[in-house]
Amino acid sequence: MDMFSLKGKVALVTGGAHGIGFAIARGLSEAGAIICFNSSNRENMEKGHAEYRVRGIEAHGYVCDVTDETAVIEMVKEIRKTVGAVDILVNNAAIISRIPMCEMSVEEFRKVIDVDLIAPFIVSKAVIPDMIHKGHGKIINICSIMSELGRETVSAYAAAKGGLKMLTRNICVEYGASNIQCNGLGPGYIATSQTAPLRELQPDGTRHPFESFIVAKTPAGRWGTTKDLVGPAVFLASAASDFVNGQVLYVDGGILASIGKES
Ligand code: NAP
Ligand code: GCO
Repeated sequence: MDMFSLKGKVALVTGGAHGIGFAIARGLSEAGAIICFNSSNRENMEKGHAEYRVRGIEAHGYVCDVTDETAVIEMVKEIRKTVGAVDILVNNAAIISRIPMCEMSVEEFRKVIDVDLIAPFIVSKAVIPDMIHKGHGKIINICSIMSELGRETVSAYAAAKGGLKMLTRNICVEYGASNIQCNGLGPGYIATSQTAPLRELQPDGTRHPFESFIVAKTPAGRWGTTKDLVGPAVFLASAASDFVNGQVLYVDGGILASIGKES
């Protein structure tokens, strides 16, 4: 099963200080990868670095706003110099704003697009030349079931994640011949800080109606956990997926396959 080994590979996980990025980075580390991650602020980066360390992972942390191309180029250069050229990129960093579209300002819409779509372009563009030089590379774009479905109040996020699916396909088309595999990983609803507002207990102590809605709509009958994403991420980062390119692997408990059950 060496095909799943990431021994000696340098992985960069954007937004890897916590949440899904942190879980994926831990999994890549357990498969042998050397972990680099960034956060938009020093406090979170240091907290994340400490969390990796207590788990026996000597991760390399960087403070870098993924929307700032100059900062990203500097970070990639620093990683190349001190750790090694990036073999595996996980474009994980993202934000969401839940605002009805006609109440959303252009600036709010643009900010989500900047982080969730333009930043994966920026970071991918920064690492692809080294991947071409090395003769191999893996790019995993963290998409979403919103790459396929709309939902009220998440117009900017869904537009970004839909675009990220197509950016994934385009990187595949442009760089597949350089032995670069670019695939999407599409989580369903996962219990993290990003979805915490959708799972808050109600004042009367009952579950948030949206949380119950997702449980009912998901064939697995539960919300996902970050652990559910680790195996699929290791697969897409490893030689096991060398002939998989331009795909989005949905890890959603079956929700995309379901029209929903009659209540
Ligand atoms: P999260 O806990 O909010 O993590 C998002 C990360 O992105 C944070 O660590 C944040 O880091 C980083 N980030 C945001 N803006 C940044 C910027 N400008 N520069 C650098 N880092 C930035 O969310 P999550 O739930 O783990 O989501 C991770 C990924 O999975 C996202 O792409 C999200 O869209 C996707 N996803 C999540 C779910 C879900 O149900 N949770 C489902 C499908 C897809 P700092 O705050 O430390 O800067
Ligand atoms: C929302 C949620 C979703 C999840 C995820 C689903 O408000 O609908 O935040 O967007 O984050 O993207 O796959």
